Amino acid sequence: MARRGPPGSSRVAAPHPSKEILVAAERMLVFIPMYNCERQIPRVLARFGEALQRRFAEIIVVDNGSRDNGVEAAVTGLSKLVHLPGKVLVNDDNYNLGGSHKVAFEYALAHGFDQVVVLHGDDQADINDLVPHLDEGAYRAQDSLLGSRFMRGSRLQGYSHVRTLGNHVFNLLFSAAARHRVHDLGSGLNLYSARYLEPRFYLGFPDSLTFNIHMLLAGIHRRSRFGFFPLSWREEDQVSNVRMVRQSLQTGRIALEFARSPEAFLAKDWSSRPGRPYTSTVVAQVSGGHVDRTRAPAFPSR
Ligand SMILES: Nc1nc2c(ncn2[C@@H]2O[C@H](COP(=O)(O)OP(=O)(O)OP(=O)(O)O)[C@@H](O)[C@H]2O)c(=O)[nH]1
Ligand SMILES: [Mg+2]
Repeated sequence: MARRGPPGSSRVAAPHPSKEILVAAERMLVFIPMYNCERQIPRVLARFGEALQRRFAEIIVVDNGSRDNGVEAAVTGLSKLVHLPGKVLVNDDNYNLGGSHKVAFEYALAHGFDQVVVLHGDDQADINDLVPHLDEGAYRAQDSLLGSRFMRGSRLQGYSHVRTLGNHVFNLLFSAAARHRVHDLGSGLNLYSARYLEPRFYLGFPDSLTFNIHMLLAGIHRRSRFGFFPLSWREEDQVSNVRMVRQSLQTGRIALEFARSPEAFLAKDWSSRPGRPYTSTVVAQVSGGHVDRTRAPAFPSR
């Protein structure tokens, strides 16, 4: 599909546009990265009530090599969202969480979406926490809106005190390193504008779970317009893939390396497949409850 004009241009140019017209004109994509979330993905999708389904143009679940039955669970969950077309994508290789973001961002750019909402597939965040910010509309003037588990108004359920404390310490460390107040290094609910992603500055960022930290630091260094918003965050039956000690050491090193030279840090290629594409295959398309299993590349290769 051809890329539309600059996101928002027609909307801004319209004489006396009403709020309804503005909402209807933009196309917002929901991207759900998924890895072994068979138990959680039905709940994640069930949180999309009818009004919320109607707000979005499309929802994609991007599976990265799950070893459970998550793909089928996602198809079933999507088929219940009769007001929101959806697709399940399966990555053609193991790209990890960061690589799945690269897939979804490319999908959004290739198909002319205006914004991408990232919602983790393990049901720790709740998409409904975004609703007041969509209603308010300030995101239209921003490059990204980042969910925070650790700011005033955030509600943590079942998240250990040790990890909460560790996150506060890291938030302070990164605030100092980046000279900008940081409220979360990367949560499971964020919104990015497609126009901001268009230069694809993120392609060299790590494919691992630290991808979000690089996005945040790049956002600060590029003087992008962004803000944090408070989340509710659950820890119930999720299996964390974060190895605490290793990830903490790695995170500390990132802060130091960025503080030493932000330019060198951001210019370095951290990806695990430099120069190689991040391709993905659509394995199911779901619309109005109907499931089509025709397989197709998720977007043309560049
Ligand atoms: N680890 C991992 N997660 C992936 C991958 N692809 C998608 N994800 C999803 O990315 C999310 C992040 O993984 P988690 O292990 O929960 O990490 P986290 O939420 O940052 O940290 P926790 O606080 O430990 O939950 C989950 O919803 C996964 O389902 C992948 O290849 N590897
Ligand atoms: Mg998680």
